[in-house]
Amino acid sequence: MARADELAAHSEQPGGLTRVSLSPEYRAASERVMGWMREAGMTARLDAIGNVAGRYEGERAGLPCLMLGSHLDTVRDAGRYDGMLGVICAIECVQALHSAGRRLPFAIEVLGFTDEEGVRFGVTLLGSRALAGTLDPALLEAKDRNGMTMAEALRGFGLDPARIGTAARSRGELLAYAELHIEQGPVLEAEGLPVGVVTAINGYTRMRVSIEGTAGHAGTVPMALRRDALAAAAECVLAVERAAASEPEVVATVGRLEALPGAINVIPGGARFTVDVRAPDDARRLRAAARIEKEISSICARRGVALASERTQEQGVTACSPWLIERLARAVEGEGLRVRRLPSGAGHDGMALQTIADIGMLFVRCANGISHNPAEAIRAADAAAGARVLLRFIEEFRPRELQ
Ligand code: HGY
Ligand code: MN
Ligand code: MN
Repeated sequence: MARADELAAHSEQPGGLTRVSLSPEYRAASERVMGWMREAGMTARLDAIGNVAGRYEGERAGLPCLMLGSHLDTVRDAGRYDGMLGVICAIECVQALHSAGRRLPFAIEVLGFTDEEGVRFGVTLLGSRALAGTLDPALLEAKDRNGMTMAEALRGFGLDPARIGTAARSRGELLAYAELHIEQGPVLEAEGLPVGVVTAINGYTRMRVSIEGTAGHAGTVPMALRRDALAAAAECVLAVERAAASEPEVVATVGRLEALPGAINVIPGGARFTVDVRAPDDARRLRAAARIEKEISSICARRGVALASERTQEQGVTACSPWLIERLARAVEGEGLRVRRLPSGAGHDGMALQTIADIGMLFVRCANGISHNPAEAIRAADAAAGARVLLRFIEEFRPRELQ
């Protein structure tokens, strides 16, 4: 708990937590995490995209690894456990093995991923996709809100964008990937459970929409002659909400909305907003996304404003592997806890890692299911339960072919 508090202090936001990738705050948090890893008997380094990579050797050097971890970047005005708890608990588990002088028939790696949230450059899972070798090099030209490209941010961080490819790991190096994460939803709390085993990670579609109307004097242009981009966007936001409500278990969010030029006495000539659509079923998600695009385009046509809408990211449902679900369930039972399997509404790095390893996830209860909010909170007892289950999972883990 103290370590989560310590990492929360590395923030660009006075009085709150915002830590985007490749920032000075991210550097400070990375250094601290590498220190904890070394104390726990691991080697620790930054890889070519800025992931923190810790390694605890097995019975002999160079064995394939069970990879653990989570992300070290945060959303804006974030909670202090989303991501960080998984990295801290994994380090605690290795610390326990190291203190007992234990070596296992496989290595353990703990990854603190950079840019899982996609806050800085608008695209998620950058660190885990670089590790999986699936990062599109064109993203090096993606710009942050100050117009700095990822390539420039990497150079500013002391990394060489040309070496991004060296972050990639091959399938043979990983026996599995297992991530502990707060649930970020209300199920475990509603059922009085400290931990849960994740069955699948919901898919998502992300869009960027911009509307062009006509800027004008707020005092002189009659209502009937206006092409108000923000009024059109406001109608679109409600259409997004309606489209999601029309499909079971689909959720859709407009998280950012900007009026341009943004002056009190200027009719907005421009409006930009984002759309995030999620569902446990890809067909339903794609139906809802198509309906949103159709409604937005008819609203803009009726209002005579120009529309540009693009899908910036599409990720199907990611299933956790049954054998890892079973192993995690057995570890939960081994700790005397009831097993609860549940899907994840939130996205996670396992969505990227599934291309090179089977994935499993363990959820820890969080207060009122609140997350992406400074009120995010967990009980120390639940963090301890999660860490104990993870340690039991690690100690009982054997590579699949050795079953
Ligand atoms: O957006 C998500 O689902 C995750 O928090 N990156
Ligand atoms: Mn998050
Ligand atoms: Mn997260």
